[in-house]
Amino acid sequence: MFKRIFHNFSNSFNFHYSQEGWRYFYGSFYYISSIKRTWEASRDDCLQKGAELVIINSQEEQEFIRQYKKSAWIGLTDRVTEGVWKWVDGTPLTTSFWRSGEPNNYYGRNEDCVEITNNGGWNDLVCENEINWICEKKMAPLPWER
Ligand SMILES: [Ca+2]
Ligand SMILES: [Ca+2]
Ligand SMILES: [Ca+2]
Repeated sequence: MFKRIFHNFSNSFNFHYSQEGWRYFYGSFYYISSIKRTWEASRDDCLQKGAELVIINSQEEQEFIRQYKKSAWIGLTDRVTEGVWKWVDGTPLTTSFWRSGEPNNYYGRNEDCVEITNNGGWNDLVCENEINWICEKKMAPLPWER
C-alpha cells in the first residue's frame, strides 16, 4: 500500500518532468540542453531550474549520462586550483572517466571545465567554449531504491 502510493506519486512526478525533457534515473532527474552555452552560463541555467550541472558519482551514473551521446558540460572544474578537480557541490573527484590523454590543458590552454564527450570519455576544455550541458536535480531516493 505504502509502496503503491509512493509509486503513483513518483509516476505523476516522473510524467511531469518527462514532459519537460527531464529523465529519471536512480534518485535524480536529468536534463540535456538543446542549445549551447559557456560552462558558467550553463551552470546558471541549471541553478535557475533548481538543479546543478551533473555530478557523476558512480559507474552507473556515467553509463546513464553517456547514453546522451553528446558533448556536454558536467559539473567538474579545476578553476580554483589548477589540477585539483572539484565537483560543483565542493566534493573532490574520486571516481573519474577521463578520455585517454586527458586532462591535458591542450597546447597550454587553460582548460578548467569538463565535458563528457559524445563517446563518454571526459575532456577538460576552455570554460568559455559553448557546448550543450546536462543538469541533475537530485531527489530523495524512493524507499525501495535505498
Ligand atoms: Ca549524481
Ligand atoms: Ca585546468
Ligand atoms: Ca583537454
